[in-house]
Amino acid sequence: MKLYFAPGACSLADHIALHEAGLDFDRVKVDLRAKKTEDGRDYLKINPKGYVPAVEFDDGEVLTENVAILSMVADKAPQLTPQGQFGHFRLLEMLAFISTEIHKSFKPFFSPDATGAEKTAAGEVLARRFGYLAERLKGDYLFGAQFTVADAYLFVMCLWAQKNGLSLPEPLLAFVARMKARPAVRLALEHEGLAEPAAS
Ligand SMILES: N[C@@H](CCC(=O)N[C@@H](CS)C(=O)NCC(=O)O)C(=O)O
Repeated sequence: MKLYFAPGACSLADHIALHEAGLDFDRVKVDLRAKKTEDGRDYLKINPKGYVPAVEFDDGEVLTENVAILSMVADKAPQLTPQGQFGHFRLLEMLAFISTEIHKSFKPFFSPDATGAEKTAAGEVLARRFGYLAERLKGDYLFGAQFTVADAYLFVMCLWAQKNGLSLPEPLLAFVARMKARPAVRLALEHEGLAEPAAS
C-alpha cells in the first residue's frame, strides 16, 4: 500500500493512523502545486481530484477522502474503532463532523484571496466546533480512554489551529500534548519533517 501525502496536510491524519494500525505502507510525497509526485509522476493520473490523501493498494486500486481512508484503516485495525454496538457509526459521525465542520472551515486560512473578515468569521465557527469537542472530551481521547483514527484527524486540525493563531480550549491543548507523546505520532511527524527539535 502507498500513502500519497504532503507534509503537514490533512494526509498527516492518515499517516498517523497507518502507523497506529501497524500496517505496512510506503510514503510518496506530492507537490500539490505542480501536481507531481516526488518520483516525477503526474499526480492527477493517480488521483484526478488533485489533492491528498490518496492510498494506492497493491493491485492499483486507489482510495481517496480522509473519511474513507481513516475508515478503511479502522476496518483493518479494529482496535482503532470505538467500541459498542454503534462503534462504526459513531466513528463515521465523528469523521464526518471533523471533515465537513472543522476541516472545511479552515478554507479561508489557506486561500490567498480570503479577506480578514472571512478569516475572523471562520475563526469564530472553528472556535465553536473545537469548543463542542473539548466539552465532550471526557477521557484522554474523543471516545474515552481508547485512541481511535478520529483522534488522528482531530490532532491535525488542532495543529492547523495553532499554526494559524487560533486559540484552543485547555482540554484540546492537553490532547495535543498527549498525542505528541504517542510513538506513532512522533514517527509520522518525523517522516514528514515536522518533528520538534529535542529540548537541550
Ligand atoms: N475532501 C478531501 C479534502 C482533502 C484536502 O483538502 N486536501 C488538501 C490538503 S489538506 C489538498 O491536497 N489541497 C491541495 C489542492 O486541493 O490542490 C478529504 O477529506 O480527503
